Amino acid sequence: RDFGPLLKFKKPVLSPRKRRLAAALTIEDLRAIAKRRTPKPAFDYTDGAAEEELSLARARQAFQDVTFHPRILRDVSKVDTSRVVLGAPSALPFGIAPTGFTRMMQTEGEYAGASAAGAAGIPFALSTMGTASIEDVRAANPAGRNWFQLYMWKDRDRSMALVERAAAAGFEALVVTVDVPVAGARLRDARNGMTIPPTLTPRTVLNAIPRPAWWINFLTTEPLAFASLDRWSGTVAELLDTMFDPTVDYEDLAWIKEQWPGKLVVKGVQSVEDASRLAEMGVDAIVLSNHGGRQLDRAPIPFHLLPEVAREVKGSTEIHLDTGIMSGADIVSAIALGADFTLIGRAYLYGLMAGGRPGVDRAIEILSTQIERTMRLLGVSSLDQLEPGHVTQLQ
Ligand code: FMN
Repeated sequence: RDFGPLLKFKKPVLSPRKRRLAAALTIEDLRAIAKRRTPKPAFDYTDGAAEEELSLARARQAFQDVTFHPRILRDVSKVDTSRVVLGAPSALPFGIAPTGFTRMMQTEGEYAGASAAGAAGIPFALSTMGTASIEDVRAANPAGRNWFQLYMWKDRDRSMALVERAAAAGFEALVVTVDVPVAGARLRDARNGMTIPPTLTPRTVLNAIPRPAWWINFLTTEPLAFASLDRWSGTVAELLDTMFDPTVDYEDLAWIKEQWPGKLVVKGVQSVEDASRLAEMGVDAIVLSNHGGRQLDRAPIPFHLLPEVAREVKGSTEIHLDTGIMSGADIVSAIALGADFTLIGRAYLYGLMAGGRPGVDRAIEILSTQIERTMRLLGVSSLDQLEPGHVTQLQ
């Protein structure tokens, strides 16, 4: 028999992981896969926010409340999604936000994030609470753009030792996070009895049965630990309260600015007044952010703050924005209303939990495709053509 015609229609064979990831069309799809594959305490640590989780829910809703206003009859055969951010190009108008304890979500952790960012031509930010060292991240993303996120600890010498290592490893920007004077109340972590490092209890063992891949990775790769801290055992909240310094103020920031030779970014800005003050200080960028809803609940929504902040400081400092970004349309909306750049936290972590490095690649690809398509449908061929008139938002 001649099977030729049948074979011609045979689909290329994909590995189960590739098939799973290819079937995800949205970040929400990646989230659903992530939830199935990750033990509950680790998934909830990532997916959850503080208190009643209103800051996060409202930030996501704000993006969904957007109406776009397209222009017609424009040549959109080619679209340019690149942006100059902190003086250098990024292939897409977003970078990877700093996230702590990333290897707990999936053991490739920061290595997957940094190498995927490098391959996509976008910046990667490593957290002070990261689970890969500054030097290892550099090795994972040797030719790409790495930023280091700093928490000022009570022990200043220790903080500044990290800053020096970041400078020595060629990290180009220091992202100082200022919205954690104390830890937010992450109730899911408390209810799950989340500890660092995760401990094996009868409950965790039971939870492992349907998630063998996570556990095999966890038990067969390098032990999970904070790369920039000595060994720690205790709850997340205890750790944060021991380390973070509630006295940090504008003078400390001015001091850091003097010490750091590269670009300085301040993350966690939540008012027009602070945005203006930081612009006057001469910081290179501010990040409008409520920390993905993980700190103050009922916080201002960065996307709602954006138009007024843009009116006040656009051009004197770069405006970056995060919290709640789940699609390329969210990013396009933020750029239209005056953001120079955006950061994604959970969107990449859902990809990581869904499938390691290829999962992060898929998350970036989904967002990139959505950005391109939204731009075309809006009638713009470059990000610079986006303007406030393209977007109206309900408040
Ligand atoms: N921000 C920091 O500045 N330092 C951190 O160590 C840090 N850890 C985080 C850990 C997790 C699991 C998540 C989800 C966020 C973390 N963030 C941290 C906040 C992110 O940098 C970013 O502001 C936030 O995730 C943006 O919201 P999104 O997740 O909705 O994109």
